Amino acid sequence: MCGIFAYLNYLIPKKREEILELLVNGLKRLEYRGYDSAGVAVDSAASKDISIIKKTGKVALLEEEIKSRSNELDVSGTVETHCGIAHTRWATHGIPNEVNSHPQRSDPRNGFVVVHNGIITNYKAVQTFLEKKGHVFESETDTEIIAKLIYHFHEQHPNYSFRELVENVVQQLEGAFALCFKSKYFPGECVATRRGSPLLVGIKTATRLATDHIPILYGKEDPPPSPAAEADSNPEHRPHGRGEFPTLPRTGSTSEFEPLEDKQVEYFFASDASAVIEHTNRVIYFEDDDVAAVKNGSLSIHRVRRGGDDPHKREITTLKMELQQIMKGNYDFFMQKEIFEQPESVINTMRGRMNFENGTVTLGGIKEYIPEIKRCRRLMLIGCGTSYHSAVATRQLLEELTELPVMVELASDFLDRTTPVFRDDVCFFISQSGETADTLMALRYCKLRGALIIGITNTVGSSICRESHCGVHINAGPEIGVASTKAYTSQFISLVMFALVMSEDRLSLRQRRQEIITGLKNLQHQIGEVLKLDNKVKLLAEDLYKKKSLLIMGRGFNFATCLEGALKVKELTYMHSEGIMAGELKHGPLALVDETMPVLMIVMRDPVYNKCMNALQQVTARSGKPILICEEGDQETMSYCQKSLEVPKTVDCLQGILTVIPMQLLSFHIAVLKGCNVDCPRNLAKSVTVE
Ligand code: G6Q
Ligand code: GLU
Repeated sequence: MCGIFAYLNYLIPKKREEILELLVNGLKRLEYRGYDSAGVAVDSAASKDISIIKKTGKVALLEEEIKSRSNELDVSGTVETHCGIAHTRWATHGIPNEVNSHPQRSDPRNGFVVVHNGIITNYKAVQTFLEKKGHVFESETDTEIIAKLIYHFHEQHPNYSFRELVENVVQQLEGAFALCFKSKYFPGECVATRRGSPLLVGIKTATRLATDHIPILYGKEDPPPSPAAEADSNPEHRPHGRGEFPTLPRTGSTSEFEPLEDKQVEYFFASDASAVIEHTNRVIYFEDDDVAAVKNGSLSIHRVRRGGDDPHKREITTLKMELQQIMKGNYDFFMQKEIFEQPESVINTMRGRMNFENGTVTLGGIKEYIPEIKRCRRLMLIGCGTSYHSAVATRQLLEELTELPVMVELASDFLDRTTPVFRDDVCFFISQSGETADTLMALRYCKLRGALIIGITNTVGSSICRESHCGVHINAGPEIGVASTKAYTSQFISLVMFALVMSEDRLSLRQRRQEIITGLKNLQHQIGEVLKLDNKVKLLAEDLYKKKSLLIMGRGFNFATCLEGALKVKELTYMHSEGIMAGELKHGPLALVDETMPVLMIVMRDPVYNKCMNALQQVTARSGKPILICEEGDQETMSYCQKSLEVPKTVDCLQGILTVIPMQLLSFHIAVLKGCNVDCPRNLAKSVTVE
């Protein structure tokens, strides 16, 4: 996830200084979305070229860099019509450094520059194709292929409009993206598009807009078949056998949006409204595959294909939000936003990896190591806090699908024990930040002993990423709330995908694998269903927030939810909470239970259902009044309790993803009711870089 911002002024004289300030401020508003490096591209003062300024680190550093180059940039000069694009990056491909920062460029003369939010999953194939055509790549990003591909099309079809070139480029892209382009060949123009990543445009005019919508202009016929994926290995099999990408028929569109009589206008393209609201409240949210082009001050929106239920226009909506509010989307807290982002973040974790049609799973980052992993003596999963819980959650499935011994370890304890580690061990280091000191120390310890090191992180370029032999990036997007939520569900899914990869050729597991793959496919929708419990969970929180303690019980695939739920309650609400393995109840914890002790039990219809029901009865026999988390419609189980939360049923090994969400919501609501600092709980920090 990252922030895109572009600003175009048409027939409105602006000092370069103002334009740069505007771009940098836009980035500052978006910085919460990603903040490892930033950059801008503007017209050069001295020539017709484009100047790119990039800097590793926060936007403030970019701002300083721009100031230090104010002479060269001729900041006091004025331009009447100009397009500037800007980006704050959250690296997915290539470490955060200047070369990898955006804007990415087509060639050393900066013919085309682009900013990108998202991931291009087929970038390797396109890169191979372009390299064969003589393009030389300078960065490690997936984004650079976009800048080079548009240049390639421009060289081949010099008469194509900017918008037509972009349309042809996106035909070849797979994955998720929002893009803004600028080109020295098309001064004063901007083209933007999206698929899977958000993008909007704010429109500012001196007088009221003459319209409340923009009609969509469609292409002439269906596009030729994609994709560039064929370009990679087999030269015979390059795009359409002619060694070239197919291009779309030209549309040469007619009617374009004329916003104003006097035509003076400003456009603000952005990843979200927080960067736009201070300039205008009139915005258009783009839909996937819209290509928006500004030329001669007019905005037009194009689609290559005519969609059946497409409204054939895009409404200009009026933002009703306050600036502060939008920084967290529509949410009051980052944690809340991150909980509600999970339908999207789980998809991002699976994107380009799960092929639901043919039931295959590809983890590009560890692909080459799979034969070695299959020969190993055991798997060790190592992490702290929530990351450790994701290991607990997936251990059973890993054992089942790999038939290897699986050890799950807290990094600090693992080191305290100077645990024996061998060359034929495979050690996973799970960490949202990729910087947790305990986990990093454990990684170095295992590496010294010759084990294969696999990083499972959410932060490209982090220490754990860099020091691992290979890894899986969970792609959950920046997690800002200290309490981890969406990273947990994405770590969970990453480990499940690993188990699927390890069992790909096992005939006896075919059916089991298929049910898991189907389960993963349905997750997005089911998480959406669980999130609808929010109000009900809030009511429960009202009953619980004055209590001193909360016991959370479960077993099997849902034990990890108990641990994770209790951790959330502790860190956010400062209330005592304990995750209890239901099988251990009679060995001690049952003594805690009486009519006043709040108890929450997770009882799903899985292989340990009967055992969970025993525990439930042990609790009710001691006058306990457990709150239940159970399967949707399970009246029989619900009849034992006064209060319950029903979650949709999925395959047993994925159920923990759906049962943990009510716990995230519960801890959140209790924290709000108690007046605790939700995003920054006392005594804690997001990235624990000390042992
Ligand atoms: C929990 C916390 C915390 C976190 C650990 C490990 O809500 O965020 O428990 O999971 O501190 O952090 P990393 O995952 O970044 O290594
Ligand atoms: N995949 C791109 C990169 O790594 C864009 C990442 C982003 O969304 O910031 O550069």
